[in-house]
Amino acid sequence: MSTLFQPLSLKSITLRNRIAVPPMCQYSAIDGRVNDWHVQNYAAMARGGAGLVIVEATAVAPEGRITPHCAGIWNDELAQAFVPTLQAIKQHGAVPGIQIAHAGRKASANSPWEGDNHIADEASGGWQTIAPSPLAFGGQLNKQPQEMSLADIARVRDDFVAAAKRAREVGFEWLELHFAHGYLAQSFFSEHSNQRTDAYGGNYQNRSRFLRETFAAVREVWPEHLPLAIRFGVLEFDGNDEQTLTESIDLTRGLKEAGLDLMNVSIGFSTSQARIPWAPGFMGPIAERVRREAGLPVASAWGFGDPQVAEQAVRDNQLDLVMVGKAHLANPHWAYHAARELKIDRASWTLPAPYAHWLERY
Ligand code: FNR
Ligand code: 531
Repeated sequence: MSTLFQPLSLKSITLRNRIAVPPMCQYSAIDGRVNDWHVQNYAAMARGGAGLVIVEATAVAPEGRITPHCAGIWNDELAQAFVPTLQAIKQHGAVPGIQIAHAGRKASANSPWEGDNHIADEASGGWQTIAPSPLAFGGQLNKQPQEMSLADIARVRDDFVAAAKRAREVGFEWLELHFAHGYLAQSFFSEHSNQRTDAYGGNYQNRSRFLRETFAAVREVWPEHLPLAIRFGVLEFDGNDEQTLTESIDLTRGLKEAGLDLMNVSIGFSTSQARIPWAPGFMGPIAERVRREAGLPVASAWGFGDPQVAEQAVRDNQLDLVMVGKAHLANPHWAYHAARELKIDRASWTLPAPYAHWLERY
């Protein structure tokens, strides 16, 4: 019996399998508003059989978008625009999730196919970015952010809270806070990007303060019976991984006590100098260590697109939930094909009858 196709229950939610579509920016929103592209994109992957579909990084404030084409949920009208998408996900039997985010010093950029670089100036559609410290990320993201005041920090925390309320009001059932990939929250935690000398910088407690305060504030408004997760870079592959991992696991334990239901173990991407050992399933052992030492369910991504690799990661108790990203862009019916490859019995297929009826015969 495959473990990838066993259900997963977390709080009042049950996923039909261990396959999740991780958030993947579509760079297709207009002034933050999602549209039919998003419905088609997410409906197809839900129809293909994934258990959980997490809508892309959605900005909690306009300046928190990575690009001008990113989704937003900074007002009720933008939140309502997600309804067709989340209804389509539910109609196909998957659970609708959303990731809320603030891009910090990585904001105000062109989309990947437009250069993946900072937009030159406001006349070209860019904006002033904000961050813990006035330190540019570097490389193509070379614009210096404005150092956040204590008022800015409180405002962005409140923006996350307001976004969480809107997500719940329109019907999302899984919430992930984007605390990874060098964006605002991760940039408070990393010494690469946070050189503050006040209560939000310096030692580990101070560098994790924004994450802990924001998580606690969101937990208060996100319904207790629905899963609340964070995606967090537990290491940087920058030569200092043991310290970063130790701090990250300690932070995870603290957040679990504060109500964290699942940790989506990722990479910090706080420095362009990272030496990432890309390989199929390479994050599995790292996620397993977090799962074991922090004692809570974990997910992870980065190279689990082969069904056998995904199956083994669950079977080896490395992951409770496997995030399969680019392979879902290549084939929205990835879960169906994984079921065929893993020889899952027909009863576990979830393709709609108009498709499945013929596929099981020929
Ligand atoms: C991503 N990724 C990503 N991660 C995240 O936390 N929020 C996001 O919105 C996005 N957006 C995004 C867009 C695109 C086009 C790609 C390719 C990736 C990272 C993604 O969720 C996943 O972690 C990686 O793609 C690695 O998984 P795979 O692709 O190896 O299965
Ligand atoms: C990170 C990424 C790095 C290397 C290969 C693929 C993806 N993602 C992060 C995404 C945006 C797109 C690039 C987010 O977390 C929003």
